[in-house]
Amino acid sequence: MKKAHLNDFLKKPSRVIVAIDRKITDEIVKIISSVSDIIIGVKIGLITFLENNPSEIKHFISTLKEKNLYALADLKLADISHVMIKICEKLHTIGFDGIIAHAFVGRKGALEQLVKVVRKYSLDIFLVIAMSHPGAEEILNTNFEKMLSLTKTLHATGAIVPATMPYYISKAREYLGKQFYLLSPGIGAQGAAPGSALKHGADAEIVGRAILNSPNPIETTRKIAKIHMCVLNERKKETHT
Ligand code: 3DU
Repeated sequence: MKKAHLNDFLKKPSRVIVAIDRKITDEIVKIISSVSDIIIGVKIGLITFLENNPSEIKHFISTLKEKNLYALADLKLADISHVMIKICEKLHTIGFDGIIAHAFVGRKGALEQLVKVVRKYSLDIFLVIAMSHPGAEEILNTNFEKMLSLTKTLHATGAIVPATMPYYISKAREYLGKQFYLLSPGIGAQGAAPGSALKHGADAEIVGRAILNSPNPIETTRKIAKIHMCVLNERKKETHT
């Protein structure tokens, strides 16, 4: 399957990545297909890997490709390089375009080797450099600066930064510039407003329950997409003034 890259999708009218943390059912396929013109793609988490077998996920990804959608694997890899590389190879075979790994595992014996394999397969890699839940401030986020710097020196595709703590988004954008992509979870169910991460400089917003648990997921996605269009227009105006 041909690999896509996140930057191929940034011309879309909105910047939603739908987080799927559940079994992929016909209903999910229907929802995603119906909003394919306004979303970037989907992020698939561990729950889905436990609920669907790899061939079902592979089939879902081929459906995504037909609809020109991006497929991101969120297994938040955090292990020695040997193990992460094996998982990465499987994810590549299943057809994912990008993967997510934790930055905290560090460079030597972990991310340095993983990044080489990611390049070989032309995958995107996003590093988690701060998380969105309150407890993230206890340990993980106190190392934000180091993980931010690692994102740059490893030439990762970008980073995952929390919409619930937007100062991390702004700081990451300031430090990384426009060459790195910032994806932001925490919208909706975790409290951040749709569009708020984009306003702080994120490239895309990851939205799960606010869409898939809503009474009308298609309508909810459209509403979020509209907000994104407004924020993106504002951003455009600001750069032209
Ligand atoms: O809260 P939601 O249902 O919109 O889902 C958010 C998704 O983003 C979910 O898949 C979760 O694993 C991921 N994520 C965070 O929520 C927070 C992080 O710091 C990193 C990833």
